[in-house]
This record gives sequence, structure tokens and C-alpha cells, in this order.
Amino acid sequence: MSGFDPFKDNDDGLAVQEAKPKLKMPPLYKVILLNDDFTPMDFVIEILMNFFAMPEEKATQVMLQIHTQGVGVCGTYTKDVAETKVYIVNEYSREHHHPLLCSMEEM
Ligand code: TYC
Repeated sequence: MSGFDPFKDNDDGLAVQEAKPKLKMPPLYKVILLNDDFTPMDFVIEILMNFFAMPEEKATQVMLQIHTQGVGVCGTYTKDVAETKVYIVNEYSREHHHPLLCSMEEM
């Protein structure tokens, strides 16, 4: 007789591998501010406090870093949050007739 043998494992050497979970962390984006010669320092500090939840001291440090280095990081966010921050900061600056530029880059 051939066929099924209850005393063998009957798996033809095949192993069942558990599926790896395919979840990945979403990519993060840095939201950055660029220096310019015209936007008042106080306006930049106000932006950092109001749109990026920085206390005044931290906002002042970051503003001065941008002023001296040319660019600085306001925070890191998922793509849609970063895009929204960039949009509202640029709109707010434009409404106040300042040339301040906000942008984002993938980390
Ligand atoms: N450089 C500006 C000035 O001297 C201040 C400034 C800081 C502007 C940061 C933009 O992202 C900026 N008034």
C-alpha cells in the first residue's frame, strides 16, 4: 500500500514560516526655516512659539541659530503634518508681508 503514513510527519520537508509583520514607521520630515535679511527677529520667535510650541527661550535660541547658520529645524513630523505646518507658516508670513521661508525635507 502507498500513500498516507500516520507514523511519518507527511510534510514533504516543507516548513511553515510565520509571516513577518510588514508594518514600518512612516518617514519623518524636518520642517525648516530659512534665514533672510528682512523678517524681524521677533516675528520668527512668535512663529516658533505659536506654530511649533516652543517656549520663548528655546524659540530665541533657534531663531538666533537660523540667523547665524542660515537654516534651522523647527520640528520633525509625519509628511501630512509637516506639509500643513509649512503651508500655514508661509501663509502667515505672506499675510504679514515678510519674506520668511518655511520648507521641509525627508530625514
Ligand atoms: N536675519 C533676520 C534679521 O536679521 C532674522 C531672521 C531669523 C530671519 C531667522 C529669518 O528664519 C529667520 N532680522
